[in-house]
Amino acid sequence: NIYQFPKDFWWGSASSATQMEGFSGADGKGKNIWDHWYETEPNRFHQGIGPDKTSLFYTNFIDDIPLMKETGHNSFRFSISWSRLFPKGRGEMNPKAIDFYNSVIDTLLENGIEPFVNLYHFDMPMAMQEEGGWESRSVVDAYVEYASACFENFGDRVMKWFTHNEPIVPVECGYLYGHHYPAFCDFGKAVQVGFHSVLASAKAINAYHEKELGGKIGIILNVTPSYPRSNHPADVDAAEKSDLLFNRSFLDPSVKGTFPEKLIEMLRVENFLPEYLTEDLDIIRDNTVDLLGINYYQPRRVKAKENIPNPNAPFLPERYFDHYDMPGKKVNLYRGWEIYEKGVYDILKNIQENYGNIECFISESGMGVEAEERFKDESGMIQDDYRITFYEDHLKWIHQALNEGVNVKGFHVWTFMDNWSWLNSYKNRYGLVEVDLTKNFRRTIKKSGIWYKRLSENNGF
Ligand code: BGP
Repeated sequence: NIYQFPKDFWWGSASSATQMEGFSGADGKGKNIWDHWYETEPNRFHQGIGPDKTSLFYTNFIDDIPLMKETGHNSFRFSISWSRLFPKGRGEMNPKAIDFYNSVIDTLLENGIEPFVNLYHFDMPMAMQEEGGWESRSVVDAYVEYASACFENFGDRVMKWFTHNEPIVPVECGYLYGHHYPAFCDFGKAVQVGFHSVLASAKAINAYHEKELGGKIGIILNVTPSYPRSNHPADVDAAEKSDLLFNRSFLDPSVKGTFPEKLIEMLRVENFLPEYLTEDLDIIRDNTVDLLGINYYQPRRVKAKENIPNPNAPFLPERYFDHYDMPGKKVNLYRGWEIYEKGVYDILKNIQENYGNIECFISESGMGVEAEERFKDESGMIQDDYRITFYEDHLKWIHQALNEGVNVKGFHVWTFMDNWSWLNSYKNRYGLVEVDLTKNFRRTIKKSGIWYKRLSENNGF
C-alpha cells in the first residue's frame, strides 16, 4: 500500500432512520415532521416520493447487514427514529421499536460490525414540533428523556453514541431558508433553535456519562471550511463571520464548552441573543464531547458583501458576506457541488491546532450522482469509477493529516446503499450498493462497493 492506515481504522458508512427505514407509519411509529410534510405538501418532494417509501431497511436489515460486511464495513452509523421509539415524543415507548433496534444492533455485532448510533438526524417527532420543536425548552427535556431511554436499552452493546447529525442544518433549512419543515425564515428563531440543540446535546452527554456505560459520546458536525476570495481584510472578515455562524457555533461549544466571543458579539449587536438560563452555560461548559464526527462534502467560498443589504429584507447570514464560485473549480459532474479534496485536510488540521486534537473521524463523505443506471455494464453492475477516485483523493489528504499527527480514527462514506434524501428523494444516488426502485428495491453492489472491501481488507490502497 502507498497509503497505509493504522490498524483498527474505522471503515464504514453512515445513514439515517428517515432516509433508510421506510415503514414510517407501521408498527406503532408516530409521525415526524417529514411524514407530516409529505402528507400535507407532497409536491415539495422530488417525483412525489416521500419518507414512507425509503429503502426498506426496516424489513430488509437481515439481508442488508451481511452486504455491509461484503462491502468492507467494520462499523456502521445509523440513527434511531425518535418518533418510532416514542410515538408521541415522550411518555410511552413503542416495544416494537425496541425490538427492531435491538435486532439491528445484534445483527451488526454478529457480523463483526460496530454500531455507531446517532440520536437525532433532522427528524423531530410531530408531537414535539407542535410544542415548538427545538425552539421550546420542554422539547429539550423530552429529547434528554429519549436519549436516556436509548442509553438504557442499547447502551450495553453500543459504545459510540452521537447526540446530533449536522445540527446546523435544521437551523438553516428549517428556520432560515425554507427547505425543511417548519420552513420559517426568522433569524431570531434560528438562533434559539441552535442554542437549544447545543444545550440538548450537552444534557444528553451528561446523562450518558452519568450512566458509566463505558463507551464514548460525541456529535457529528458538517464543518464546512469558509475560504475568503482574497487576503483583502474585508474578504477575510466575511469568511470569518461565515465560519463563526456555520461552524464555530456548534464546534466551539461541543468541543470547548463555550461559544466564541466574536459570535456572541455579532448576535448581541443585532439583538439576536437567545433566551437562556445561566445554568445552561454551566451545563454546556461541563459536558463536552469525547469524540467528534466530521461530515465534509464541499467548501464554502466567501467574499465581502458587494451591495449594501436591503434593511427591509429578512435577516439572513448573507447580511455578512456573499458567496462566490471559485473560478476553474472542479465540480462534481453529477451534482454540481464543488470538489475540493484538500478541504478535509484543512478541517482536520484546524481540529488538531485549535480543538486540542480531539479524537475524530470523517463521518460522511460522498458523491451524489443523478441517473446512475447509465453507468451499468453488461452484467448490470454500476461502474462508478468517479466515486472511487473521489474517495481516494480525499483519503490521500486524510492520510497526510494522519502523518502529521491528527487524531483521526476512521472514514465513513455516505452511504451504504442508495437512500431517500430530504426533498430530492432518490434523485442523487450515493450508495456503495444500488437500490433499484423499479425492481422491488433490489440491492446490487456497485464497483465502489467491491473497491471499498479491498480498501478495508488492505487497510489502505
Ligand atoms: C448530509 C446529510 C445526509 C445526506 C447527505 C447528502 O448533509 O447528513 O442526511 O442526505 O447530506 O445530501 P443530499 O441527500 O441532500 O444529497
